[in-house]
Amino acid sequence: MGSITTTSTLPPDFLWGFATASYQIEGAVTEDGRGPSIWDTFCKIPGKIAGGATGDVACDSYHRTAEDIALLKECGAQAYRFSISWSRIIPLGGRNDPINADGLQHYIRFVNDLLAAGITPLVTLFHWDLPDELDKRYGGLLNKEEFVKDFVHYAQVVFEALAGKVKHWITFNEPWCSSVLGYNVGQFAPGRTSDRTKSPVGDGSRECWVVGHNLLVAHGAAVRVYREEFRGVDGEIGITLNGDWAEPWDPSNPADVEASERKLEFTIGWFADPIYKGKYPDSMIQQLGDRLPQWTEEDISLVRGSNDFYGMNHYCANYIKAKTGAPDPDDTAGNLEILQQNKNGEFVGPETQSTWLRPSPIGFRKLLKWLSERYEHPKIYVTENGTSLKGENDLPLEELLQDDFRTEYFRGYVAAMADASALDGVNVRAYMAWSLMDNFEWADGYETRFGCTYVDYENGQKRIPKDSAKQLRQIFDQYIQK
Ligand code: GBH
Repeated sequence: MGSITTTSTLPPDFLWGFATASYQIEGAVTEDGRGPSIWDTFCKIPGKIAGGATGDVACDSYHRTAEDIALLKECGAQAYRFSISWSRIIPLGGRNDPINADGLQHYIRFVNDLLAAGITPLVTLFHWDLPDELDKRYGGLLNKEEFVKDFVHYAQVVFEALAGKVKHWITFNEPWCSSVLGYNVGQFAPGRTSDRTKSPVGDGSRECWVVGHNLLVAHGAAVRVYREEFRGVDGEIGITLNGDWAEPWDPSNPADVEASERKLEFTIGWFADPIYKGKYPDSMIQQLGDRLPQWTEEDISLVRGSNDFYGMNHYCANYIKAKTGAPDPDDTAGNLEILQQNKNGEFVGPETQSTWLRPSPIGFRKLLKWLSERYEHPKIYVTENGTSLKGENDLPLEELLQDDFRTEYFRGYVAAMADASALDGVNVRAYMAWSLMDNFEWADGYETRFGCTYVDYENGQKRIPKDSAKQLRQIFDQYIQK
């Protein structure tokens, strides 16, 4: 399994489209009764977001659903993955708090319009934008008793409204990011960390593991409700996990080979092992001891077997070098270094605008195979894949629209996925490009663009498809069997 072939194909019913997330595109943060989320609050803290940006307007998608659907049609997309803003549906978030009919109506209308346009919706219930009140009321994701009940209630309200129309559900997007970036690094909302220069509160050695555990239980509990009350004949539900490929820094050093495996266990196995194997990875138990919560019978019975599909967000690869000596108490990676160059000084891929992202299509193929083998060949939906471009934001519009680097990224990654499907026995059935359009890139604000469509933030959020938006359709045309 080395290079990428040109003969592999994808199955005829393969579903492709684009992905976005509520806080990154919607704007209209105080409209029609929406309550604030932890991201509204986090963005107001000086120094947290590049350029002092917020999601107040973003792509203004709340007011432009018709335009976005037209854009999807124009790009030839078969599917659209978007997320629902919890605080539009239940502004205060809790199970005894009022439900906002206007917020619910917005998404019902949107789904109806997508279906009328022949586009299959994939709905994410939670893409990091927790209602702020729940964080203030009881510590949000840290509070298992309250959070699980409130999430299940919110999920129920949404299922009730949409389950007949939406057949593909994602409970949580990237719980690793909510846990580690939100409660250990402090780079994402709510910004808790042990680093007192960044936050007056937080314990990065413990809280992230508690939050990860609570998210898993909430996922399992929502899945149970969906399966018992809403699934119907053909509905399905799963969780979406981030995970980048890990290649040893020195492949001849067994410690680096082991560390690479451990990196995958600490990022992916943390969540996928309980779901597919009913326990946390041994490497995590060994390093974290009693800081990793224990599974009760009741909780693990909710979590085990709770994925109808594996939602895979994937962007890049890294070189992994084992650390020597005892792990730092705040370490979340597995006592290893995450590097972009190997022992010979070779970069894993070319530079992009995102410091963490260097493309490696072959890493995608390898990770698909790793997932498939470790979790007994689950159905995999790639729920995000894409890239930023070094310096894109500074280019004159004409050059920016000719985003060949992004097209080549997609070409390489889709080819690698087709090889995984045709040659490695990986059951991958869907692919959503990140992203439909440039949007609020979290702590990186608007300076980093991930869109296949350019958004002109200075001129009324006008959308102009880049070349990659057109090319992606050709690429899937080439690979999907007729
Ligand atoms: C996704 O996050 C998000 O779902 C999406 O909202 C976002 O806009 C998009 O990607 C682009 O950033 O090697 O251990 O340091 C992906 C975010 C980036 C996940 C960096 C973890 C580093 C892991 N990720 N990454 S590590």
